[in-house]
Amino acid sequence: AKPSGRHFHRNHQLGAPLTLADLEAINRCEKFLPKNFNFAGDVLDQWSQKEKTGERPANPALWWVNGKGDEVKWSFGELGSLSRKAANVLTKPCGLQRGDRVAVILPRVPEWWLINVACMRTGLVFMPGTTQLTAKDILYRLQVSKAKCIVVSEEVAPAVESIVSECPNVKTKLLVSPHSRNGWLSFQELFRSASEEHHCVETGSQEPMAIYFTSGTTGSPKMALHSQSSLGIGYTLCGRYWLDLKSSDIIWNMSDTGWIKAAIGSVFSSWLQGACVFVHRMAQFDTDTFLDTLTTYPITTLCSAPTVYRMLVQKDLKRYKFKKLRHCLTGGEPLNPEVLEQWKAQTGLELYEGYGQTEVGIICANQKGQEIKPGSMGKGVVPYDVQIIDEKGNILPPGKEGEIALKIKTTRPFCFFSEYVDNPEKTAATMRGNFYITGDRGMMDSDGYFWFVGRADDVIISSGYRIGPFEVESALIEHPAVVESAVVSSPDPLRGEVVKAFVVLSAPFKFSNLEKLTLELQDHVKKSTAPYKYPRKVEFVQELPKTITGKIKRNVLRDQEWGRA
Ligand code: BCO
Repeated sequence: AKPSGRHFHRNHQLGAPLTLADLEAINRCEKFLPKNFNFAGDVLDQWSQKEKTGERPANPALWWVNGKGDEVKWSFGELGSLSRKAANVLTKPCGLQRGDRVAVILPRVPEWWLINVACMRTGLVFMPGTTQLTAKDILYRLQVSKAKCIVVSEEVAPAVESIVSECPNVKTKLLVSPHSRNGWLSFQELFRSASEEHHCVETGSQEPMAIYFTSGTTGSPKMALHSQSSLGIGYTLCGRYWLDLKSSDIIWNMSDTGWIKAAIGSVFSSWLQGACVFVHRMAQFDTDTFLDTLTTYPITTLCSAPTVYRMLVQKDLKRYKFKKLRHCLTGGEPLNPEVLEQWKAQTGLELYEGYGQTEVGIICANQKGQEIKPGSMGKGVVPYDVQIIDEKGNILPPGKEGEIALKIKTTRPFCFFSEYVDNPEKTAATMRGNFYITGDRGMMDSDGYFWFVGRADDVIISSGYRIGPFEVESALIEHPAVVESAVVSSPDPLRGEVVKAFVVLSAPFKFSNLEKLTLELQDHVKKSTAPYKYPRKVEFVQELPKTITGKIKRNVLRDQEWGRA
């Protein structure tokens, strides 16, 4: 039997450092997963050594700019010493211990990378979140995760202060800001006096490393747990074959720090290959800044959501001369073949789409060297066995539509998430027969290429965000104008699909100015939950379609939106 990485443990051979070739072989399941693995010690510190011996080009490991003239460039050596200092901040004044959970809600600032690596060095469980989270979202995350520490920037601090008294497990509030704030420990201040001496813990390969919150059809977001190896080794081949990275490359992955795409593109895949991670602070996305950045900096590799490419192809791209760009990637939502063609016609570059999820990472991709079929998301990636299955868990033949699934029995791939924390029912609900079901529908053609069809459930995929309708409906119902609502996806030329709310109004609001009320409801949702979830379309209706038992039939409204019979 092939090593699964899960059941066969072995220590590094005689303590010899793991090589990139070892990690690739483990990722292919040709070698056993080591008993212990730590990304900081086993990967980053190795690159730091290679820098010293000249085996890696003199390229920064992290190159950060903010568009206002500020710039940070760290080699792997500097990343090593600075993250050791950050590790000492977390364990000493913050008093955190291996296994403790740390919520980190930071914009794209260099400290996000430092704290991420510091968590690896100390065995703390990193829980990233987008700065769009509201006080209510943060409260929920802190309560269910029982996080011991929260790390935020200045703009998020007031939201935390408004709810933290309801979070008894939070012992430390750490602020990343040049200014101090009452009730908060200052990361910058503690960092200045922290020692560079730190001994990286020997984490087990299957030990928890990170928790990502992910939205479903019902209920609040679930906590998807990833291990040291699922993130730390599981992206070795992705970095080499999808991102096509070498240590001389500079990758700009646009994703917000809160999403697993940031972990994939701006931490693990890139640093596994020794490449430079480029970051632009860009608080608000702007196409001009984006294009200027590509013409100014020697970025070789770009990864961004299809919505960004849809926005970019509306510009006259031939006017721009990108400095070094040679490889472009996209993922998070389906890419239209027209956008791929337009991007290629205007820039001469292909767009390599990848498909994946928070739970499982990248599972299909158009990899470098592979023929691209426009509209397809490529082939299943090693070590995943991707199949299309029916409702009984049977594999469907090419050309048949079904659910996109991953074979997990008898051998569960190690790069797979461990579980939904404290939620065995939800974890079990993702299994069908020998498979993990993604919740997405698709088909595979006779050449093994996968084609995305849509969600099997009510989750909305808009601008690369996965949005649970229940969360938006829960926000809407808090407004006195709303008796009930149904939230579904609606087609949109720019964002692929957007959130649409069908709203039944309460009697006092029936004769309101509906345009004004729409804006009010949108604003209300933006304040109640992360703004990216707000309904960009609102329709007021007398009643909602329901089943005989009174359950709202979202599928009827969704089909109506998409013009389906
Ligand atoms: O469009 P609007 O202006 O009406 O609304 C925007 C913001 O203005 C608004 N907003 C943000 N902060 C706010 C606020 N409103 C009030 N108060 C605040 N504090 O909310 C809306 C947010 O929408 P957005 O984020 O889509 O903004 P924008 O500027 O249109 O950005 C476009 C994109 C494409 C850059 C953005 O949508 C994006 O980054 N999308 C990609 C998401 C992504 O990375 N997904 C990957 C997830 S991981 C994954 O899929 C697994 C794959 C393996």
